[in-house]
Amino acid sequence: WGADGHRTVGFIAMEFLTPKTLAFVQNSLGTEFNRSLGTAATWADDVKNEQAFLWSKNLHFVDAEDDPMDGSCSVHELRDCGNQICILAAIANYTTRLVDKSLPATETQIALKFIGELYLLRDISQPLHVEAVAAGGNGITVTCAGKKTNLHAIWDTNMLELNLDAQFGGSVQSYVNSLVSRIQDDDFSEPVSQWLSCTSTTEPFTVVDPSKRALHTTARHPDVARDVRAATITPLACPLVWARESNGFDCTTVFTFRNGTDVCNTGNYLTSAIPVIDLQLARSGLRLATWLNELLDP
Ligand code: DCM
Ligand code: DCM
Ligand code: DCM
Ligand code: ZN
Repeated sequence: WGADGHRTVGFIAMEFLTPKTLAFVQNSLGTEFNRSLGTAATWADDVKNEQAFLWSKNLHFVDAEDDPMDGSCSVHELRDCGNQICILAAIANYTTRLVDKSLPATETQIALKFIGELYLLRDISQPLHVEAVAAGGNGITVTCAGKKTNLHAIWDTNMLELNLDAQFGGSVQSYVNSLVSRIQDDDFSEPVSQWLSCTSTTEPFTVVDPSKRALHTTARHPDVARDVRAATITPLACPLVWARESNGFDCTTVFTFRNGTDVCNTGNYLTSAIPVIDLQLARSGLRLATWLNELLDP
């Protein structure tokens, strides 16, 4: 997601933290981030192009090697994240590190920034962050509201901005208020209770066929950085559930655009995309809050 998508998820999450988690998060964010997950929302994207954090760039997505243009969507833990440099392993890694009492405070802080305050639980709800085709749609040129851009960018940013302008006076806060009310009123295409059917921060993903591991021999980058240096990360069950849910929208919605049309003008594409964006941002906010509550206020 772009900056406003991340802010939206962060502000929604703030509404669902328990008092203890809220205190922890506010204290750890401090005044630099106005003590809010909403205003801290761009840290991970801001640092990913800094030299010291270059290694984190590929942790924002998983390249699912499926075939959404032929209606076949899937995410496989080992096929798609075999080298453990992807958002699935990163969520597992930083979730574990956040509550690892043997780590120094500076590392806990970084883990909290990645897992909690920041991007991982937010980006996994963007369907094109769970898709390999054309680097998550970055290589697919589309025209949106007269602007030549790419499929990834319109899902990260442009369609949300158009909706903010058309429906919410350009205000992220109004949009957040609307989504929070809709969560409270259970006013989405899928019941809110089902969004939280997977919440365990420790339940591992289990390998059905261990021999499949042999397919994944990608060498680790030699300096794959401190945080992913562990021999293996134990993948978690829930991130894969969320990833499959996002990836499903690649088949039902994302890749249904018609070539040569303006996908954001009057046609059905934008109209079918907006409810998906609303649902995914709302779900992501509630899940982020729930995950942090489980970790910080068990
Ligand atoms: N991205 C993705 N999948 C890829 C490559 C990139 O989801 N295989 C995302 C990361 C950024 C956006 O696309 O949100 C633009 O990436 P970059 O800045 O690397 O061009
Ligand atoms: N590699 C990896 N994870 C990364 C970057 C690279 O597993 N984040 C792998 C891909 C290659 C090897 O490391 O097999 C060397 O990569 P490079 O050509 O980027 O040095
Ligand atoms: N990368 C990584 N971990 C590293 C080194 C690189 O995740 N230790 C990522 C950052 C880049 C990609 O792999 O997006 C290519 O890396 P490089 O610039 O080293 O070829
Ligand atoms: Zn993106």
